[in-house]
Amino acid sequence: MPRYHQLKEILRERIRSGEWKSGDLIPSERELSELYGISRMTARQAITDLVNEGVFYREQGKGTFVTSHKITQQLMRLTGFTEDISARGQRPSTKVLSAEMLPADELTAERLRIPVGQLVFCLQRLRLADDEPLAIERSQLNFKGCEKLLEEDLEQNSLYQLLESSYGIPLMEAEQELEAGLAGEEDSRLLKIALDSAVLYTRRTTFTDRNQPVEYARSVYCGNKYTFYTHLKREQLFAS
Ligand code: 16G
Repeated sequence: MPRYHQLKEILRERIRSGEWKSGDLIPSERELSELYGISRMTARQAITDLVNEGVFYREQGKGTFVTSHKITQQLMRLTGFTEDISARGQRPSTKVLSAEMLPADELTAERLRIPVGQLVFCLQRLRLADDEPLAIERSQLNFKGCEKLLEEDLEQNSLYQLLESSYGIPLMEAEQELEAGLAGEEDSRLLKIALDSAVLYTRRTTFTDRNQPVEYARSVYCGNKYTFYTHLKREQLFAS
């Protein structure tokens, strides 16, 4: 394991154990390099990675701090809920609200490129981090044999992991839309937030190989507990 990876794990563990709390100033690159006998470059790389993952944030001239308990979903790599929450050092869990085969409505059919009315596997899950409700995910899946998912334990297993390791469906890429909104009655009750609280709606179509859509998911995230992170690069439009 590269040294900066090891340092990232050590730093994460200090948050996990409760030693560092949100808003705490973390040691400087120089202090970390002396403490762990590593180069400043290595310390910088580990800190930068954790800033990019939303675990820390930098304040100009003040230092690097532990982020408040917001969950960061980075919008660069295709990851699932279980991976995002575990990377944050928290414990993901799931409550299955419903799992059934239902006919695809028009929008779902369009996104999954199937005829309207074809049966798809519909899954509604409440997703929690350290037992705190974070999101409701309403997924619809279509692939040959998707009805077998009815027999899976989707409270204990990650859907992405099941698809990849048990069903041989590699997840290659996704398209995702985000939209601000207000929590309705059902969502606020499930997420344990006040009616009309700020929420984030996301819609994601996930593709397997040969550009074949497998999942269309509509989710609602608590607005005050989630941060979406993306890294933007300016194209060199004016090359000299
Ligand atoms: C993400 C995806 C969801 C997917 C889930 C898999 C969005 C909008 N949702 O939360 O489509 O089903 O990850 O997570 O980003 P899992 O592997 O933990 O079941």
